[in-house]
Amino acid sequence: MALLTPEDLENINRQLQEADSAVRKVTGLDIKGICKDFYGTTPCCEKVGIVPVTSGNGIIRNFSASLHAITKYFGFDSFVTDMPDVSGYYEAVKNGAQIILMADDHTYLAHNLKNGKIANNQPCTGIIYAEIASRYLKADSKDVLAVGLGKVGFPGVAHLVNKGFRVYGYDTDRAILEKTVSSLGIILFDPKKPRKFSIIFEATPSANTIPESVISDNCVISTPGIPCAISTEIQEKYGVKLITEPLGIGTASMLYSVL
Ligand code: NAD
Ligand code: 2YH
Repeated sequence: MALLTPEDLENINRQLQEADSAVRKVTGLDIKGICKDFYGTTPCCEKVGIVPVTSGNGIIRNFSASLHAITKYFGFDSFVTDMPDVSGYYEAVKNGAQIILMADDHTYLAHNLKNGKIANNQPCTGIIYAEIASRYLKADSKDVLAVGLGKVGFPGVAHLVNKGFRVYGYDTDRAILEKTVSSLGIILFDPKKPRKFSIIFEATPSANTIPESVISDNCVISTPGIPCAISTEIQEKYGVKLITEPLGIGTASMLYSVL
């Protein structure tokens, strides 16, 4: 399980602003606009309680503060509890939280206590990055290359298939690749027989996962994967429109999905 680091979350407001601007250029809508359109929900007055969790590897410096900044960025009234864990949960509810955000080493959830809806970060992240990729205004076809078919990648690919995209999938884990090909009916991508794509969706914990041979000029690479799938040099060489950000886009997707 890849854990976020405090360094990933540095300057989260700037990272969010840059991601928002990239999403707008690619789709014509900002992150809020995509979430609103996709989930059909709009925040009104929901108060979000952010509960630090000490279990496992413990508190990640900047994590709760980043969630506070992200929720504010998207217009939610939010607060971080003074206490962690069960005491923090109690404090959040007592202080009027309608939505709880909390994460341990395995699960990051949003739970709306009023309507009972609950969201998990991994599928919500995969789906929203796939949705952004699917809205590329200058895409040359409905072909998408998807690299990384795990807990984030699989739901993203399933979403693209449901939207009628022709997905070419690749994962270094042969068993995962074959399972996804058979369960979702996608096309197995063979890196030894490369071709160019104008839409690429990536969700791996590895760097340099997208070979130059598949990158077309001005393509979109929508990737929640940390570290980033391509280098700055490759991005500049091909004019890649890169959608990447460590926590905020996925959190927006979770919040809008539980409204
Ligand atoms: P996972 O372990 O469930 O899946 C990752 C998949 O990538 C695995 O199937 C693995 O075999 C595959 N993979 C690894 N290296 C590869 C390579 N070089 N080429 C092709 N496939 C490769 O992990 P996950 O939970 O799906 O998370 C994926 C990434 O997304 C992680 O880096 C995680 O930290 C990140 N993530 C980011 C956000 C965000 O908001 N940006 C949210 C959740 C997860
Ligand atoms: O980063 C994580 C895990 N990778 C789960 C998220 C799923 N994408 N968890 C964050 C842990 C936060 C910590 N417990 C805290 O500071 O509260």
